[in-house]
Amino acid sequence: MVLRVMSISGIDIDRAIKTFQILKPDGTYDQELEPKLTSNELKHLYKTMLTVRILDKKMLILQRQGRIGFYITSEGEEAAYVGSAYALGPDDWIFPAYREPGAALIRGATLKELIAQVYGNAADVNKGRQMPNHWGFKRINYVTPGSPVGTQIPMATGFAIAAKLRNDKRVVLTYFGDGASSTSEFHTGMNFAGVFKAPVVFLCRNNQYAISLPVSRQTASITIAIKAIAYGFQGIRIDGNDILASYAITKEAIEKARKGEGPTLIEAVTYRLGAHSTSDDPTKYRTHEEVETMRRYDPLKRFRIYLESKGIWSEDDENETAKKIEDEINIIINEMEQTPPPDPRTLFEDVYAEMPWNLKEQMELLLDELKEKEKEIQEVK
Ligand SMILES: Cc1ncc(C[n+]2csc(CCOP(=O)(O)OP(=O)(O)O)c2C)c(N)n1
Repeated sequence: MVLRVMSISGIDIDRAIKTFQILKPDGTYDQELEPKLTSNELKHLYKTMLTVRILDKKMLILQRQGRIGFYITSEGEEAAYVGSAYALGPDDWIFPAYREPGAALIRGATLKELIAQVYGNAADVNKGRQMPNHWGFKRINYVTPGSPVGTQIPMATGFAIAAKLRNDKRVVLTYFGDGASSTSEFHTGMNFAGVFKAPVVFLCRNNQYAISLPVSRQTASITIAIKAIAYGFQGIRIDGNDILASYAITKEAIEKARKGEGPTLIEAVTYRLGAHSTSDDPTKYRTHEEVETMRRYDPLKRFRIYLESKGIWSEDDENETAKKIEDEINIIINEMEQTPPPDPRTLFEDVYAEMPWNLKEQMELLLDELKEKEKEIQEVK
């Protein structure tokens, strides 16, 4: 007789293997599992997904026209990060990667802030110091990501342990890709989170590729979610293109963490429909047929059918909203292209509370040099 172990110390192994879904690709859904969200909330979520979809298209064109240097799209992954971010409370924190613009929008970042960051100009809250898509906003507890893959994971755990030690009820949500699950940071963060029962939710966007490397080369494990079990906590595999599942499961994990019951690893199974970044050519490592097949699972399409079936969205709403978003983005782009680069003084600021004499001297030297250069340019003109 084969005895199948279904749970160990309250951890349900099935949840780490089977893929949880509420909203099917054809837009039909499981009424019993449907989260209780109002029509306005549902529309807000859809509009946020649509905003990112349009923003991505626009930014890609700008990069191809040489008007911005670089961009990272997230087409196909909107449900995974919009739904999960919406499950957070106002004081909770996000330690993101670079492919979750909609999570920043859900927290309260504005389109203008996101676009300014891509331009790295004087309006950029990060003062042009980061790569595009590496936005961070203190106001909304959204930490600026670092480019080295996976580094946000132990930071999120450390922050969560600190919150617990302070008896502070905030929860941390950290995002990363399947590639990051191969980094030592992933294992360090997961291990400490398990030992200290840290109030942290790990959300892995399994978009099938780490640039050109397929997930089958990242791990021989049957799922990524199951890795949580070795660290002593629940892993849950969900359909990452299903916004209702993303919201409901993250909410459950956040509530559990807030009650002091420790971390959860959520593996959101999705697909990166676009390139890794504007510097990447995906035709070198995957087929056109594969991408076209995955388009059938588009998270926006299914969510739109769901909203239409509830009578709260229509073709007219879609067209009007898309036009409004496009117009807003165009106005912001125009403004950003007339905004100067950050003030050169910002190169010296934010290092010390009070600038020491040697930095002040260096800053004055640079400002004098720039003035000289400006004079030379004017003379040539
Ligand atoms: C430590 C480290 N190694 C390599 C890179 C180069 N790099 C940038 S993004 C990336 C792939 C990351 O894939 P994944 O974690 O799955 O996230 P995705 O980009 O698919 O969202 C790599 C290898 C890096 N930035 N940092």
